[in-house]
Amino acid sequence: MEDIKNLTDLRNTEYGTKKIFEEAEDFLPLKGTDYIELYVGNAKQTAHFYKTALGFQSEAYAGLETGIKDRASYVLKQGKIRMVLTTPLKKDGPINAHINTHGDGVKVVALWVDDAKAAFEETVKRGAKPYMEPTREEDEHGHVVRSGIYTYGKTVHIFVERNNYNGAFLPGYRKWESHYNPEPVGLKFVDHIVGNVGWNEMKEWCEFYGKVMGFAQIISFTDEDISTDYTALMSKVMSNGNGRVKFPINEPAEGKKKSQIEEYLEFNNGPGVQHIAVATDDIIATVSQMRERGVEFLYVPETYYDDLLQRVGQIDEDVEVLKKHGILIDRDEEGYLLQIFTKTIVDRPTMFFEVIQRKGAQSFGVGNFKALFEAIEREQANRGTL
Ligand code: TYF
Ligand code: FE
Repeated sequence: MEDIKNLTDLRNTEYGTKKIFEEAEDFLPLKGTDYIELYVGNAKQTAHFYKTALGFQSEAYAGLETGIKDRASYVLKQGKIRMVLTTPLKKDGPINAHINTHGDGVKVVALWVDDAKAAFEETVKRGAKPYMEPTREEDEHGHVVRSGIYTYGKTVHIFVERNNYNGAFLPGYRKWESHYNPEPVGLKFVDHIVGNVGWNEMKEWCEFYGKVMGFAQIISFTDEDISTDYTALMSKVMSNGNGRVKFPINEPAEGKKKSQIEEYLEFNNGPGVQHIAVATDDIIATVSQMRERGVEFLYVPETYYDDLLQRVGQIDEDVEVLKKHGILIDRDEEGYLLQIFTKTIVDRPTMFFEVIQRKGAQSFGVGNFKALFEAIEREQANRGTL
């Protein structure tokens, strides 16, 4: 099968449905990512990290003070990115079970729609497993409708219809006024969210996004493209019709030693979200800020920069500055991109962030995979998990 290398060239593919990219035929029109919810052991302290280190702003809160008895949730915002951090207040229950099994991590990737009932019906009709029946919630600021379906692992997609709502976040939440407001670091929107799935499960999940959600495959990498000495994986990128929602899916492949995906699956106890890529329009400023605020990024050896300009051609940035920060660069037929990866941001070697700046390129940095995966292998070696 021939892969599509850019979004302007989207067409029917192996996992897609015919003509889904004509707006009128799209049975699941998505307006973008609405929010990402993590279940964590201590949401108050995690929220502090998201503000201090990552530049998120206090947006909304729900908990004992708002009449919610069993959990506390903090909503943080930067640009269009909304993160929700939820912790349980009592023993037992599904949130505790999720944290016990997976550690702190992503439970919900919520998608913004005009019609949450239709999104539920169209996807369930095509085989999605229901998580939440269409539910109307309202308060003095209007109403929302939400519905949800399961995806890989214990992760879910919630469809959020909020055209008739102007409150802080959702009914049940109140505005979070804080006296502590560190500056944003320039993160603008969610570029893509990557899932790790089990051995030989990539096909199943690409088919899920194709058939159940109407996505199409835009890019794929085999282990031959990207295997280094040790780590080995395969990856396919699924995109919705307007390209606003892109979900790469990784599965482990057999290598000389343990794949980074296998390490994730072991510590997460199954499939789940591996990384959230957030876009900036000034990666040098964003990364400088994040480093100053204590965020740790993967180390890239200086030799990566030796033949950089031969590989990617002329770029606007000063190579010395990129080198100082360990920012990676890759070019495709449409332009180039700059990207950098944090170390895992939780204690288990599971979840991390990517910061990405696109200057035309719509690909995912395949030219950087070797350097990137070798950097991940060094971390695995430090952990003794390689
Ligand atoms: O999202 C991507 O495809 C890139 C590269 O374990 C990548 O960010 C792929 C697999 C992986 C880490 C990064
Ligand atoms: Fe990525």
